[in-house]
Amino acid sequence: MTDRFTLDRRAAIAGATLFTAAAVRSAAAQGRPAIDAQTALIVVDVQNDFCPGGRLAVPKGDEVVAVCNAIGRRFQNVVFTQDWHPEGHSSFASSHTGKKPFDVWPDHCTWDSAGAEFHDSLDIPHAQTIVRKGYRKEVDSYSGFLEADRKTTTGLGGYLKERGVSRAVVVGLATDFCVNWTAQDAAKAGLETYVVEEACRAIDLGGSLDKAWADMAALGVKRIKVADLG
Ligand code: VGL
Ligand code: ZN
Repeated sequence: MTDRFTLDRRAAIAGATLFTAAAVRSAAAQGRPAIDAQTALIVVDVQNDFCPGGRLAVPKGDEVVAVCNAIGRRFQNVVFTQDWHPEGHSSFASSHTGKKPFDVWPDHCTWDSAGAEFHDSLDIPHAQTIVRKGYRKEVDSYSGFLEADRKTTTGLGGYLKERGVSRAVVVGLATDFCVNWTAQDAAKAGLETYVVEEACRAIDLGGSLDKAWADMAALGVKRIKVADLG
């Protein structure tokens, strides 16, 4: 474990030193992210409940794991988000009787449940930070940056800024919900933001996926493929 961690770090750092300012500019001009010390990979909610067999399973959600593992080792900065709800959370259908509010879901990702754990095969040992979200009973948070009241910050924006990160590559689950909101907020925070298509899977409710891509594009979020990572 320690050896692999050390090797991954060395490889990442070695890669970063080869990335010159000119290379960064040319990558951006081609719509590709430079993967350097100012770039963070944000892995959104790759948790059991969002995978087949989970309580809010995203179709083929588990297929993102291998892709995330493969690209994860290329980034020296990696952050995970983790959907993390108390029992009786306001987003749970079980918390509502009669008329349902707009966004309700099956109970999922409750504190300390197996469903809230990261997928067993997720293997990015050098990930540095886990940002938990949605842990206040009355407020949900799709975004890794800003909760659904659109006021309460998670601290992720400040963390990335303090660490000199200016570019975010967002992957994970679900494309049209937590990836979408996280990418939009990353762009709003002034980060150059990319979403890697094959490293995400969607819930796709009533056109939500097409709308998510359009809303992200409107904010300048770039939709890329794994191959665009160079
Ligand atoms: C998510 C619905 C509810 C997600 C989280 O990770 O996309 N979706 N909570
Ligand atoms: Zn949730």
